[in-house]
Amino acid sequence: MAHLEKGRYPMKEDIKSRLLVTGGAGFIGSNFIHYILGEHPEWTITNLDSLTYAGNLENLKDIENDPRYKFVKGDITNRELVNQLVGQGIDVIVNFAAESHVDRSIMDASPFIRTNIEGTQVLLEAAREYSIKLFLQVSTDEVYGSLGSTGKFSEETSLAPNSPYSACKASADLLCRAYYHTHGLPIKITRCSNNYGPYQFPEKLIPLLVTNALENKEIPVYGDGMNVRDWIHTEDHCRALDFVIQHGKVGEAYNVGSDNEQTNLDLVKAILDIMGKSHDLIKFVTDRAGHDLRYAIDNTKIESETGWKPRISFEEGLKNTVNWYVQNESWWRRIKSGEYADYYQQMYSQR
Ligand code: NAD
Ligand code: TDX
Repeated sequence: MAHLEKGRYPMKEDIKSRLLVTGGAGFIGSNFIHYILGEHPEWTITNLDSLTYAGNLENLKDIENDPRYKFVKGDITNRELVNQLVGQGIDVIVNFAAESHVDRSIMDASPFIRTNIEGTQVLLEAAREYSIKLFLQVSTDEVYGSLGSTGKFSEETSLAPNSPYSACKASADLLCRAYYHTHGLPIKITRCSNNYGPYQFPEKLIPLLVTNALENKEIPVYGDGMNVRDWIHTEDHCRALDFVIQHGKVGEAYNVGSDNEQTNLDLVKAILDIMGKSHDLIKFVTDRAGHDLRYAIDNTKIESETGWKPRISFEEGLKNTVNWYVQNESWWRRIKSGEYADYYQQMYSQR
């Protein structure tokens, strides 16, 4: 990245950065921790995660003894704990911690309000109290609501969230904006499209369908399968977050996407084809309430202001991802069989 313009933000690669990553035991957070430890030998990471059903320390097993990494089991709504951690010396907070599944937010929005809104506010207050250098809010394209059959989301698109999940994420974005304008807190926001890759909890479409297909179980497709998502490999997302930390402007939001729109039905068929499985596994089921029709990302701002571009083609990323779930059967079987809860209790109750 040496060729990129520096100085938009007073952080250079040779300066040691101490990161507080929240929600680092989840899908994207754990990929991000791996990415940063590999990319920045001088940086250190404290991972604060309450280990909800979606948090899994198995995702971080290979780096648990790395001296640059520390895990703390705890909740981002715990003001005392958050203040203590940030007060020990943190330069950058990267906030991944969230309830992240739209279907769960339809069943019960309460945990989404607590973690996604109240938790973000607790972190923002701590960031203010200890004058940290940067607060990065990891948000989502879903805050913009739904597109029709044309157009793309830019950072100027109005926020119009449609699900309790996206409404809570939009609320958090607005809190970040308010802390920047009111208190001068150095925040940045990223809004990424649908991620896929290793360690994704198998309640989300891609890992659900790959693991169901491996078990020759039905693949539930909501409605007519014509809803469109814009898919990005999580490693490209993690690189984008790194670029925004280093080269993005304070106070700004950046969309992140990979120019890769797919209807759900086409995506399901493509994965079944990669796996050599029959399309007969597809089962059309009742649609999601309030199901957003289409998401699509305009990447112009992040590309022109930070130099980031996605690198992983959908074809390559999808094959690698399918392969990862094939090769890591014990990882997803433990989760899907329900043994994961017992395993987690046993392994981490002594911490
Ligand atoms: P995930 O559900 O896999 O992981 C969430 C993590 O947060 C888990 O480890 C969980 O234990 C932790 N957590 C939840 N509540 C907590 C709390 N109160 N205190 C501390 N930790 C808590 O989610 P993900 O898919 O990795 O998403 C991470 C972030 O990225 C979220 O903020 C999400 O909104 C955002 N995002 C996700 C996608 C996507 O496609 N998955 C796309 C764009 C943005
Ligand atoms: O079984 C399924 N069948 C199905 O048709 C599931 C789980 C989903 N779907 C559809 C719903 C969506 O149109 O597939 C699409 C993708 O669904 P999810 O994987 O649940 O993702 P989505 O609702 O699009 O939200 C995701 O992307 C944005 C993440 O879960 C969010 O955290 C992120 O912000």
